[in-house]
Amino acid sequence: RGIVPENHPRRDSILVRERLVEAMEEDVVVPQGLIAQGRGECFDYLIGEQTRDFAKKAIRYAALLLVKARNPVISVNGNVAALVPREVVELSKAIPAKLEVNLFYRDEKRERAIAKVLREAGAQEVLGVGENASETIQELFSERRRVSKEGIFSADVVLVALEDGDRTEALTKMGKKVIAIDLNPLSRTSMKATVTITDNIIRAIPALKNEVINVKKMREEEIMEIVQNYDNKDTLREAMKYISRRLDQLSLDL
Ligand code: PTJ
Repeated sequence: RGIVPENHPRRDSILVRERLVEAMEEDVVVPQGLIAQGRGECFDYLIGEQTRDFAKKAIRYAALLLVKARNPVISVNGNVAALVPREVVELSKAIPAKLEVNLFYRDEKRERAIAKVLREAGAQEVLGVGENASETIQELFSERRRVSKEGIFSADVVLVALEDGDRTEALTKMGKKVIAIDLNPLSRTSMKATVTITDNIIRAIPALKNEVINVKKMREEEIMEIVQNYDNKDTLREAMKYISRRLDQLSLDL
């Protein structure tokens, strides 16, 4: 594919785009996934393309929920499979959690392509493909309603990324805890999730795996402190205020 100069200031970002375009050609990502990435990039600019304190706090609480869960499930869509296949499999093993393919633009060919990507990245079992998605989330009208019985349907904690607000809302209504990774703190997903990680999945998934390992070593008192002090509205407020302050500062620096 096109040569990206080694010293190009936006080289990393361009390479990520190339990865998504290639994944689209392999039926993993949908064209709409490229648009979603573009929106994400914009918000990543606003937070300075780093995992900020508000995201770190959310990641820690999310790690705790995942480790303490009875049946944690990581929901994988096209963009996740294209951007962080190995990292998401490593995270699932560290917890341990199940991996389930669940697509907005559902199509069995894509489901199989995504499951293949995950298996090649080291996954032993991938739920949600074809007949395995035998259960229905009644509250949902998109194709995301079809889920695996032993996966999302019976999960108590679900990790979602690059999501539409409807499913997050439906899952929380079913009594599940939803951890969302979404660069846009204003999205409906961000507002409706139990825990919102305002960060790029490329940074957030490896950071979450590290926190899972840390949380497992924590004493019960430390865990209780995190649980008692976490408030997702505060986290979202911090993200929004951070962006606003940063823009203020940048305007003064001109
Ligand atoms: O693979 P499918 O069929 O399930 O389709 C996946 C897409 C992403 C096309 C579908 O879920 C969709 O249309 O999503 P939205 O409604 O565009 O929402 C995507 C959200 O993810 C937006 O709020 C973006 O800001 C955010 N986002 C985009 N790229 C990243 C991101 N968040 C974290 N990391 C990213 N790299």
